[in-house]
Amino acid sequence: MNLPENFKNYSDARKSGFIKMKELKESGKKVVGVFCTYTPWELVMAAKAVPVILCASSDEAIPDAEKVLPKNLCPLIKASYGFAVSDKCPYFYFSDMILAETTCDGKKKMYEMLNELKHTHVMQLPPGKTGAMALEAWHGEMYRLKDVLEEQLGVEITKEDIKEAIKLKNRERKAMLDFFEIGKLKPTPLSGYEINTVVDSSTFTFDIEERIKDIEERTVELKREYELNFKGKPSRPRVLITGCPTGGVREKVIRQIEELGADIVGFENCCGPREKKDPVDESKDPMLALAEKYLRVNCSVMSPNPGRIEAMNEMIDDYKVDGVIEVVLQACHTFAIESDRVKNFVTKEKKIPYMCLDTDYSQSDSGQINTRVSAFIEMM
Ligand code: BJ8
Repeated sequence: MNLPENFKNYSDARKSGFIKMKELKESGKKVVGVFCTYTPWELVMAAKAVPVILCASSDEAIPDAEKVLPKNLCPLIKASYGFAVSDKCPYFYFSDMILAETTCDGKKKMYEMLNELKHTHVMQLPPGKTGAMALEAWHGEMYRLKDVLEEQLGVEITKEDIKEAIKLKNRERKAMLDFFEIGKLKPTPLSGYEINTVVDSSTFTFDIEERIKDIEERTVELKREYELNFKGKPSRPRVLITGCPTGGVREKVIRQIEELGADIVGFENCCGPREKKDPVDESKDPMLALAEKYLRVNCSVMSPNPGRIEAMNEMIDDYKVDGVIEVVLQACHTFAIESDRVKNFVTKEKKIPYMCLDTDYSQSDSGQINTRVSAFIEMM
């Protein structure tokens, strides 16, 4: 049982996804382009549309974005806009509408510009989870989104459709979580590079049942691999990645850390179990359950954001972590500011080494990262 070819390499998966997407469109399917972990996929699925994560993980289209956006902006935001405006993202091209949220300032202002290219519905995410009105407002946003999807896609979304989508998405979460938790094995048979690749490339398998099956098969295979070739062997230093999403620095940072001699065993960012270990409550009213679930996402755009430290605490223990590397993308103020708290927690309370890499999507700091990561691995 091998991991499907499209899981192995992000750019191959992205390319083979184009063809599948074209076929889906020709068969009459509606497509909704999405970006963020706050996006309630279940409502898109309940509208019988295909949610697709839009391209934003390379510097290829950043020059196109910089014609209108400031250079000193997060590369993820520039890449998202650059791929769309330059028509280099076929998924943007195929999307019937875009669904986004008011997360960080840069993203929400960029979405105004994206709306000039294609209808972009922006959900108004509350700035914190604890305010008296936060849940009420976000619950209202779920209803507003339902109305927009019905109008834009010409469908009716029933309560049963939403419940069914919740069940399916929860099954996918469980499959992904079991896969991520292979990283708890010591030594781990699963590379961080593979985790990071699977998270992104599996989304190009648009049939969720097929995606679940592929991931479950890979998990079984990795468990077998551990029993046969890893169990009882010495472990390399075990690293937890935190901070901004790492899809755009997969080669420069993730691959390099492992080539230099450490194992990335887990991701406490949006490329890991962050939202997978928190399913939607199937026993509640589905719209309220969706609002509650997506408001619980631990992201630095929330103020305050104590859940992130709690999740990190658990992951450091459960994944037997020897050191934490935080990746902060250029000009990401929310993660950059939280990094001091993360550093204090990791070094003073967990008493393990911490390093922060401030980087972007270019290759210009590759040598410097190599030097710093090598020294960090020596410390673990
Ligand atoms: S839930 S991490 S996917 S917002 S890195 S664009 S915050 S300036 S990506 Fe994110 Fe959703 Fe949060 Fe996850 Fe802004 Fe920072 Fe750039 Fe960011």
